[in-house]
Amino acid sequence: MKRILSMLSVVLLLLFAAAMLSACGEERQPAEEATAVPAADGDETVVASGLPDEAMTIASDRGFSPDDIRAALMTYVPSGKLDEYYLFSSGGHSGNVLVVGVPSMRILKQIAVFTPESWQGYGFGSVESKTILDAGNVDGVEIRMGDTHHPALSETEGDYDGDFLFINDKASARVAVIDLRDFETKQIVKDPNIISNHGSTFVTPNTEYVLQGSQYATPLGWDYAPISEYKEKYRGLMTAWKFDRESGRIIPEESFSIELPPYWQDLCDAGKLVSDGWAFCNSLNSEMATGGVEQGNPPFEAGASQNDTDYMHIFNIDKAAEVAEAAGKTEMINGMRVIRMDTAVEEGIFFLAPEPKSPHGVDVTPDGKYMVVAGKLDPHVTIFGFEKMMQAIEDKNWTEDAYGIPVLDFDATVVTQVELGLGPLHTQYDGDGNAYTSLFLDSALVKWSLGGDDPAGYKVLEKVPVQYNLGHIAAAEGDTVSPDGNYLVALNKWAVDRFLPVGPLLPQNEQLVDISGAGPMRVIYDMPMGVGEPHYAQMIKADKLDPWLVYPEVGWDTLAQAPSEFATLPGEEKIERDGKNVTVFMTAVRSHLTPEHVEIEKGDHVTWHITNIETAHDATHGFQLGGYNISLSIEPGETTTFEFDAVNDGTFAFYCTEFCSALHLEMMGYLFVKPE
Ligand code: RUQ
Ligand code: CUA
Repeated sequence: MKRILSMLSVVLLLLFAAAMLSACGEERQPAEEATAVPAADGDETVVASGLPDEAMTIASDRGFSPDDIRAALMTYVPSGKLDEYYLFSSGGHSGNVLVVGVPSMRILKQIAVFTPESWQGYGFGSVESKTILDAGNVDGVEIRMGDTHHPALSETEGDYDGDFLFINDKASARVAVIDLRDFETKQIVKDPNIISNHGSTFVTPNTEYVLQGSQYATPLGWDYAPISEYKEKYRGLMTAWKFDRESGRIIPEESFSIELPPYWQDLCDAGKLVSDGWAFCNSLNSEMATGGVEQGNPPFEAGASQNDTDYMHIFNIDKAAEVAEAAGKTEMINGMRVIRMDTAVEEGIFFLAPEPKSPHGVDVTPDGKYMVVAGKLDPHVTIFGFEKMMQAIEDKNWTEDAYGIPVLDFDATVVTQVELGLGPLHTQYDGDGNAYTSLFLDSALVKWSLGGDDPAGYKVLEKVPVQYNLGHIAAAEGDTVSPDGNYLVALNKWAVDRFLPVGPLLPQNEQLVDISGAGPMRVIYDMPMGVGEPHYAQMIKADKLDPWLVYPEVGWDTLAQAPSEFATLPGEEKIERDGKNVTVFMTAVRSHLTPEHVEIEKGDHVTWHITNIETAHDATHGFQLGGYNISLSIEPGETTTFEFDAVNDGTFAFYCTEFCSALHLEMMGYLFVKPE
């Protein structure tokens, strides 16, 4: 990074000097003298003859300021060169995840998660994707939408390891697992006892658990109960989904939940290092407001904001995991082990602490010692000390809430409060002891120093405006035990005037901010995201990932990540009939699908396996069967299966959808469905 910056500053100086010269109407320097810049590998000098003149002309024709030129140089990644980081961004209520390269901010891929996506053949006939999506159905209702909020990369010792990505669906309280070997969704789990989550997903430092806090309280299992029974029946949950790395799956049977009061739990974070084994969540409705403005009650936004404080929830997850294993300490509710509230209190696994009202983010510092709670309606962040919390617990320095849950003394747990600006929401960190917090109302990013136990050490350092209404921020590895600094992405809620108008629904704006410390923080790129609303993102060093280029074997089952029992090799293609059941074994290779003729009868049930027998990088074949809503993407080596009922007779054309060779248009075949 430093080398790139010093190179940048040389180029900038030159460009800037040349700009000044030409602005003063003086003679420009000869190009050859002005353009000696060190090559990227540092051991050679490249003379880019003629470049500055041309670059200068372009910059002045396009009206670039020196800052614009700097930003362009920092973010441009030449064709064929690769980005430094992957950004995994929530795609919000498009129900998917976007993968973006940093610093170029080029969109690399959209990963279909909760929502069908026909390019990837996700949710259009393939049995693999149907299996995944159906596991997220709710009581027999097919759910094909999602509201993704917080992606979480798997961690080893508190650092991203690049193996898996998790993301929540707030709308239906679900969590998905994405395997980063092939960047595909492998599993969706549905919490059987809550209907919305938010403080999710957050992983424990070795990804033993994927944590999920609920949002809007409902009776457990979202059974019917009138709102008049809110205090008695409505509840929240903290669910610890057990993750098994070996199989790459969440194991619901080994997962558990902790019953919570009906304060709307908001964001959560897992402890790390000293606070490893603990987790923290905010909440925003300690008033237990129940709305009903149409009946003359205060509306939710007023009812839920009356108290000066809400409750931070503090969990001893390690202890809870032990309790979940102990006989008779949990109750099985809808197939999930639930630690009831009184047990959680008795066992010392659940505490509260007052926090300024309606907070939003709670973000544990890289050393695991402090929990930074952003105020939302308060210009401060409140810094809780983990050791202080532990001391308060040991001293039983608490009062009790309406449910008998210990509420730790505020002064005994808080180190200090730092005034940052209006509407602080979320905090990230760099490796130099600094924190960065989004200011929603100020539309700004603020950088401040962490002071440890010394309140005087917390100082606001600088602010940079962003466009506009900043929500989450994602600094490079900025929520791990060893943040990188360098870059930060601002995930703004509004874009307004940043892009060409595209009608009333605007793209979302992810802005790249230079936080390298080489000068003030600066916005250096605007990336319009064609889907919304991106809530959180995580940025990981690119070399931590090692994705497959092709599947390990020809005939690969991408759900099991193992050889498929339906793998079809050349010469093994066939069509089998067993009564009304027809099974097709097909191969795909440049440039034919074998067999080319498939003849069935109306009323048949068809199971169709296709193996892409290619081993060449990027030799993907697509498969679409119009009229039957079938769309697949078959990557090199993959065996996929789709099923359908032949409800209509006729003559159908199926074809490959990827322009895979000069004879791609010929890569087709006919499905003949004979009338009964
Ligand atoms: S949210 S803008 Cu994480 Cu769902 Cu804060
Ligand atoms: Cu295969 Cu086109």
